[in-house]
Amino acid sequence: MVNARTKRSAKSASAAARNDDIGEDVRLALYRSQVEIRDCEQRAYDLFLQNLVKGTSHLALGQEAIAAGFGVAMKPGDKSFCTYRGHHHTLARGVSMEKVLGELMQRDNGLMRGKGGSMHLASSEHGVLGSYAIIGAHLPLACGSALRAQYMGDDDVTVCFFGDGTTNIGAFHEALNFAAVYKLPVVFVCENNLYMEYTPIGEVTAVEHPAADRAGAYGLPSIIVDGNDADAVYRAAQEAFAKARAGDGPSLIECKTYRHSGHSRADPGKYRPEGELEKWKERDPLKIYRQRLAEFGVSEDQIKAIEEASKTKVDEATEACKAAPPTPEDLLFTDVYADGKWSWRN
Ligand SMILES: Cc1ncc(C[n+]2csc(CCOP(=O)(O)OP(=O)(O)O)c2C)c(N)n1
Ligand SMILES: [Mg+2]
Repeated sequence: MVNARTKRSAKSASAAARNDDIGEDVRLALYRSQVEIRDCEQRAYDLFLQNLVKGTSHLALGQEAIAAGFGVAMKPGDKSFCTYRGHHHTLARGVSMEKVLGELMQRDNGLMRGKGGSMHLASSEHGVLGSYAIIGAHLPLACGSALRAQYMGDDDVTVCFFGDGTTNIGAFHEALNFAAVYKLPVVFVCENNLYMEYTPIGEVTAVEHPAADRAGAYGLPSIIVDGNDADAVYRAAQEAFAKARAGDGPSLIECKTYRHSGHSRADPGKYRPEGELEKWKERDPLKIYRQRLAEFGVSEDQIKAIEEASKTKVDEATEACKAAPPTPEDLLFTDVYADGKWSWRN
């Protein structure tokens, strides 16, 4: 028997479907990507508590929709640059959980065979052109990547992710100006999570919107997106990519979001005002998207299948990493400048 409630939701689902500019396949991909990032980041934290993740790491719990929105919109061949907070961007480009977790655990099966660690994920095969721990360092590099595409006549787009704190660094402004002057096919994405390490961005910035309010200085439109809504991010990405591929130059997109954990694994985030985290958790990107799928008529079984598949993936990846050997010692002395002699200086 169909009750009034079911009737109402079926009606709104079909109305929503009629207005759908994104489509079910993309929506499922957006949810899958967000769930996988959440599970892998949560597992990274659990492994840290078990002392199986060495070195520091910076999680992106709460910021999944930005990586998923851009990751799903990017095509193979597009390039991406990210910061030390870059597990989510790397996973969103299709790098496996095993490669990411293996790297964090300093295992031979890791993306860099365990030699780089959490802050140095790169995979040219996936277009992931590195993670950079020096704030702002990668924005000029992203310009270089885009200049290469423009020069060669290739139609790939370069996406450069960075935080709100990065907008107060000189390299941000130099890169924006250069990209605008040369009309480069690059998309700058500011993940405004309201904090630098422990400092609220608002306390040290002359404008309210650290990226968007500076866009006009480079002749670019001011774009602010709800970074917890994967659809909004995906739409903004599509628009910026179309502009870049048409030869109409760069975009600067500010995505408003919030990180659920502290700055790094050692930070409990106690400097945040009481209730702030809870308020943002009500707008958890996964919660928003789960509800969105239901509104568009995706069944609870379909949603659960995505969630269960992700749990299986992360469990299998964890077991593979635990069983993998550590980074072989001789690898420590390959691909480094210093060989103990002076030859590299000549
Ligand atoms: C040039 C430089 N200055 C300072 C630091 C130390 N530092 C590491 S993370 C960070 C905060 C960056 O904040 P934001 O850009 O908002 O990124 P988020 O950590 O929020 O993702 C700072 C100042 C650094 N890595 N590089
Ligand atoms: Mg920040």
